[in-house]
Amino acid sequence: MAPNYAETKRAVTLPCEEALLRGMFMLFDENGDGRLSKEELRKAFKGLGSRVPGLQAFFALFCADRNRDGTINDDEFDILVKYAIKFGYTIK
Ligand SMILES: [Ca+2]
Ligand SMILES: [Ca+2]
Repeated sequence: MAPNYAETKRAVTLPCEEALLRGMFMLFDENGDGRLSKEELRKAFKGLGSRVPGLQAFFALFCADRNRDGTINDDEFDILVKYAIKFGYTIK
């Protein structure tokens, strides 16, 4: 049976992409508190090329802000990154 290259490629590139996106989001933590506020998220999505960064930030918070404190913190970053990838945001 021929190896499934598409499957192999996805397994190799995705964790790398997640780490890059996570690092990218951290760059937008302007006040350095280790969390992303809605405004910081908006700038991050703008930086990623979103045409509706405000709306995108709203939905990202809705999906990823599990403890409902209005910011993305710690393990919520993992949800945010998966959300961003699902919507096709990548590091070009
Ligand atoms: Ca912050
Ligand atoms: Ca939170």
